[in-house]
Amino acid sequence: PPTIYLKDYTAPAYLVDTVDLDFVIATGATTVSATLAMRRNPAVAAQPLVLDGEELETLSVAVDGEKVPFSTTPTTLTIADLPDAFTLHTVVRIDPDRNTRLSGLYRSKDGYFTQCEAQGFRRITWFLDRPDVMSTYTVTLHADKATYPVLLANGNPVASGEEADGRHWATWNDPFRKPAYLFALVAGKLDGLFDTFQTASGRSVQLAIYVEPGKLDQCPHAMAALQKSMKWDEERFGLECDLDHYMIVAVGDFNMGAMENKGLNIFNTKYVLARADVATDVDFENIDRVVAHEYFHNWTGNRVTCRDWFQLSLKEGLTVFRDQEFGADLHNRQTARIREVRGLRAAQFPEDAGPMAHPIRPASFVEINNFYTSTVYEKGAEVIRMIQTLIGRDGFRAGMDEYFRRHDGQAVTCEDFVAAMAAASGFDFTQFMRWYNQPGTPHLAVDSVFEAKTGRYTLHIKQSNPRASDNHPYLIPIRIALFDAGGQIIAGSDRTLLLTENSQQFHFDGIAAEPVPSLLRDFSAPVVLDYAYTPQQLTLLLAHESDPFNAWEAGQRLASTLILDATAAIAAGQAPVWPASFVDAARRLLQTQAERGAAFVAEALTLPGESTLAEALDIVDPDALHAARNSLRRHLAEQLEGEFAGLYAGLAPHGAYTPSSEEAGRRALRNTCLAYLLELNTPAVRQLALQQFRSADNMTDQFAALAALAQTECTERETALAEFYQRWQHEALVVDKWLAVQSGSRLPDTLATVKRLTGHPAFDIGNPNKVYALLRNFGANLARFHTPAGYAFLAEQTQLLDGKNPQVASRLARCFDRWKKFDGERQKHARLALESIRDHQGLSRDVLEIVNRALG
Ligand code: DPP
Ligand code: ZN
Repeated sequence: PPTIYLKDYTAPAYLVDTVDLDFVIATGATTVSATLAMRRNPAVAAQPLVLDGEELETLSVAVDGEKVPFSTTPTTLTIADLPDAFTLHTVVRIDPDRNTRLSGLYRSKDGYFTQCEAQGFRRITWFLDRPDVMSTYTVTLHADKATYPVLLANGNPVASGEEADGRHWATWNDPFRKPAYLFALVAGKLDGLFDTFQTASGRSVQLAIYVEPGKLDQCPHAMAALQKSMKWDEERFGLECDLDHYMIVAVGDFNMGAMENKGLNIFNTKYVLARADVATDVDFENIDRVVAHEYFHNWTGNRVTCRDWFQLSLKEGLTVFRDQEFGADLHNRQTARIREVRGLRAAQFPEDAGPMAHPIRPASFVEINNFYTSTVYEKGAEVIRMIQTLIGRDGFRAGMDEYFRRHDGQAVTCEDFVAAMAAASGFDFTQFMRWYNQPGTPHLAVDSVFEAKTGRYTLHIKQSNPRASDNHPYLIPIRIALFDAGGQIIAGSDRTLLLTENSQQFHFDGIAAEPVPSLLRDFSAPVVLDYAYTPQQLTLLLAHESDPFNAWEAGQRLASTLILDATAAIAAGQAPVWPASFVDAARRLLQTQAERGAAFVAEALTLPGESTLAEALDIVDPDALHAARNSLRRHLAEQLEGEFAGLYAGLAPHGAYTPSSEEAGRRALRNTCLAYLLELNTPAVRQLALQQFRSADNMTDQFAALAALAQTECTERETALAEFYQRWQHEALVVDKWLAVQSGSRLPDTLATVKRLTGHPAFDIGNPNKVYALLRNFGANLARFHTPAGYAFLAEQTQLLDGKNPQVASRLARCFDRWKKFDGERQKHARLALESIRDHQGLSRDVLEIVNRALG
């Protein structure tokens, strides 16, 4: 398959002003008639019209009402000798009932749904399927009325009526010009929750959330989230909703999280449905953020869209940053930042160090769907955050205003965005653009020198990025503060250093005694920072740093060093040693939870994850790493049993469940205590966990008990798993949790369990959520996946899935990304597995790109 390059971008040869679509939906086939008002792009040399299409059965093609000669390939339709302006009329037949890719128009349980980003619209009709072609759309749907009572498309309802044979129709018009990837329609049997939002200027927006029948009581949280995000965007960015109707439709079969189609978002049910007994605190918070994310796209993505798909981070990095900020304001800013960085290190850093490393704005791709990555999204958001750090919150707001003043209604590039930020702030972003153009995580090596005589403290910072194409330096904002021995910030030392050279010194004068530097506060740049901290220095920062991120970071550094040392010891046949000072630091954390907040303490007591730790090793021995991390958990449990038990009792719920972030923090810490206690694996603790599992009035506590038990070999585990399935087998999203706790389990027979579950009625390889819960979650299970049998199993499943849904198969194939970090024997088997995928007959270009990169 061909590689597509950013440098080859050319403007479209034709433009489409208006699009009229007529869908006749029927079982077995849908007929799509398209009428496009087109004209030649005067800025581009005359050439034939080449339209995109995929799996379309072409029934007719006419220009200005006359049949014309045309030629087709499986993916193009070409017409030569066209006038400067004309009307193109095509009729195609498609088969949504057999569309297992879930791209384009497809069938799900309760009706028909669309997903057009990035290139799904071409699976619906012949079109110039690229984001810089923007048109206004009028859409008519015809379908059986009893089976599909709800007919929706983007924009505003225009007219509707009845037809013969119990059918009905509806016409929608979207007044906003939009690229085809934002097109959507729905025809289904759905229940709706309705409300309104009054905008700052007094307009009323009609809100609707549509879900499968019987699930309306799981919608109020998403509705509230939508209203909160609308308000927040007015207050923080002065952005008002421009629509009369804003609809969200939830569907159980969906490749991604959600999609921001103009006025008609389509969501994975996972990010809509919530009720205290079926959704956890984390689910509630994720729903807030995803609802906000898709709403925020209405400005950052829809009103101003991407010129081409290389610019994906223009809308995604910016919109993730916006949803992060919304989540931080709504919930708990401290722990929000900690979780963002934990996620970045677990997924984006490994991606940036592996075969799929790419800049947040890639220079080339084979399949764009492979670039909806944590680099484009989460590192992209970090890059936006750095822009705000460099020019301040007010400067950033002025830059956003300028961006919309310049580009509203346009399809633009990342340069356009940064230029608006530069114009509004006066800051020179020339050097900063490196963040958009280079793959890899920069590493900072920091040394310090203190001269007692002169009172001068010097930080010497070196930067490097071996993955980059050259060794030019990045512009990196580094927030720092210096702490004295008493744990106070030395006055005036709190500042943002701008690192612009490969090697640079920063001086601090008037320092009385050697300070403890707190570097990269609030994680001010997405880098790996090395400084030879002593355990005493880290303990001081953990106890006293007022920036919660860096306090947490100090604890993570302490734990990482201990676990990595123990990993080496275990691999050499020795027993790990755990210093008393670490236990003491953990004890102090538990004692200060009232002041520091339960949510923070829960984060601070959570050890770095295995995939994050693995990145620090040259050759990963997953068994030794796993044993080391578990050993530290057990050691903490033994040493702090009384504290954990006391806190567990002390944090008992004092009333019915409420989802407030305060209460969520208490639950998080209490459940962290329970999981530590379960490391002791005593009958009493197992009973305690089973009792919490059975008596909890909410999914957070019930699931936490189940998840902890799932890591422990005992009969209570089997009892809880059986009872959980029995109770929740009809709630698809809860069944996903049941699959995930089993595929993520550290028990030695996990692979056998996962294999068995692929044949369980709860599993369906055609449903992306099920694949993610059972198979991809297994691929993230470091100790259990990285075995010859684990590799062979996921290779087999990837091939099986590829025939149905290449996008999801390709995400599964990413589990192999880090295979070269393991020992020679494992590598041999991983290579065989990857080669077996590569050589599979008819492999999709999605999976081929991933596997070729992995083997390459
Ligand atoms: N554009 C979607 C989102 O990130 C993904 N398909 O919101
Ligand atoms: Zn997005």
